[in-house]
Amino acid sequence: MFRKNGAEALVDTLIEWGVDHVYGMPGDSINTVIEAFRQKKDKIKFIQVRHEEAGALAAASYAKLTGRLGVCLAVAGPGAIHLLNGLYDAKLDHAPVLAITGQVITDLLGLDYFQEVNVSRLFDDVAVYNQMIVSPGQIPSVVNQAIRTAYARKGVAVLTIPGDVPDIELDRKTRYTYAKVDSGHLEPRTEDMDAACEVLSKEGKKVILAGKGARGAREELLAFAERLGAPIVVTLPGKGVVPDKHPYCLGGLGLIGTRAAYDAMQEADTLFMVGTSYPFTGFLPEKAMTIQLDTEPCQIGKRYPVDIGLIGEAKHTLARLTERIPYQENREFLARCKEKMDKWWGKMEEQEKIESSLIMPQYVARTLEEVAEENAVLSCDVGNVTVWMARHFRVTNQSFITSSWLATLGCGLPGAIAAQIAYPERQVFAICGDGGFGMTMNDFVTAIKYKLPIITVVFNNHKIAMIKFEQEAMGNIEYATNLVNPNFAAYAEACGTVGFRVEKREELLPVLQKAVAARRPCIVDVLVEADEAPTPPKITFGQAAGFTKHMIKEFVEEGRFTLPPILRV
Ligand SMILES: Cc1ncc(C[n+]2csc(CCOP(=O)(O)OP(=O)(O)O)c2C)c(N)n1
Ligand SMILES: [Mg+2]
Repeated sequence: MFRKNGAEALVDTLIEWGVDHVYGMPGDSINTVIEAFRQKKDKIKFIQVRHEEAGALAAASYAKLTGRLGVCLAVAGPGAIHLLNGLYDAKLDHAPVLAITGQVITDLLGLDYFQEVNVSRLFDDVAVYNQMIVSPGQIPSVVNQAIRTAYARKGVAVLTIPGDVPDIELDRKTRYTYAKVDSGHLEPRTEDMDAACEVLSKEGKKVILAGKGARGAREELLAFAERLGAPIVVTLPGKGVVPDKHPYCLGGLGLIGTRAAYDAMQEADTLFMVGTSYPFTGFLPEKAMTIQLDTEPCQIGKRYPVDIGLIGEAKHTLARLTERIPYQENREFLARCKEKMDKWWGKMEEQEKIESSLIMPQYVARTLEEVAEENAVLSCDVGNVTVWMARHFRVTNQSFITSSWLATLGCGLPGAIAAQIAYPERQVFAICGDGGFGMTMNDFVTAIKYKLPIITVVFNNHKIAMIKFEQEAMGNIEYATNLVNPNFAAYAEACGTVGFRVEKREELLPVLQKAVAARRPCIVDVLVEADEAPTPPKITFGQAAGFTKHMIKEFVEEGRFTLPPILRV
């Protein structure tokens, strides 16, 4: 009778959970596992990445986008270590991911053998579940438990498998367990709902702060806001929960946010937070009656004093609240917020129109709007580029993902790879700074290899520009921020596909149109202005003082005097 070995049991269990692809790089300690994937390649695809970090970032992005488990695989030692950054991205953004790594064979464990790294200890902090598999008999049940835990605790499960275990056959007594995770239907307690309704029924200046936990509840959120007469501010991970140009939407908050959102928070007497544990609490009201709705009890009141906590799902809970609260007649606050937002959009449009010798980054984000389809996926890297996209790309129905809480450079391209695998029919953009793209650009060939028609747009300012502004805001002189780049369009061509280099404003739209029509992986390398500052919605005294100090230092030490754009507004 045919009996499975450990590797086959592992792959079968993944298939049972509906996993249809994994990201990884083959090698010695996992070769038997790779052979099991080869045998089942019709059911589960092995996406061979060029760097395990890109694989882990892709797995994390897949989970963020779809809510389904992302899976990555690496050899013992160096491969496992490479996964770490992507796994932290998953941890910090609460995305369910399973990482499988090899290990030296069981007889050699603990002997400092070739490539032996204490993988369990390495992943101790990142993982919600972290097990070494020492017998193939553990495989079905432990893999089930790992996946169930990753889903239930929205985090990273790690399985470490010594190189000999995948080869060993399972005996007949192997335990087979439940390959599913059940989630209950979360509803807030009646007394908390009553208390929330009482507060929300009073007249006042109410503001809603919506995070990514409000995804999938657009209709309910808008109906709730309408009833309350309350504007909606969105966090960065929540970008897209409502359309950016919706009359109730005040855009983002914080340094990358809008003035209208900033002012609304200053004035609010009631704050309703949904699906967010917003970290920059200095931008929240100093004193407001606060209600927080979240599925996780441990998020309630974590960073900010909350008066009423509601443990429940956004969609259902918002609908129930809307039914119970009266329509707020006084719309004066909402109207004022909207007026400010209209002003803000006017200012953004002005910035998008500025002509300069190099292309303005704001204009690139704006022009992307014109070619992005309604259901496109925008995988955005980290840096000033995030600010340009957050402010100048008006999302309608597109999906927006980034490394929100880890904010790791290099997330843009892997996120786009995952998006195109998840949604082969949708248009997918990787939107990166030159610094971010440089960190994972070796995996551009992965998009070519798997025929993923990703449009990569590089905001190329030959600089890690966000850091330049951080240095200057601290009163320092810019240092170690310039980048020497290849011509990214030529790089795309050297990889065997199409690339476009854009140096003039008028070329941008036609090139982007060509790029999206190409339906093959491509890079649009756009030379953008490096000195363009992502001006905060409100400049604080500290920031102004920092820039003044920077100007004096620069003048005294380097004989230059330049007025930073941040002070020009
Ligand atoms: C892995 C990692 N290293 C360093 C940083 C710090 N960091 C944040 S933004 C940034 C600059 C990004 O530069 P680029 O991608 O060129 O975007 P730009 O700001 O120029 O638009 C750096 C170095 C980080 N977030 N992640
Ligand atoms: Mg840059």
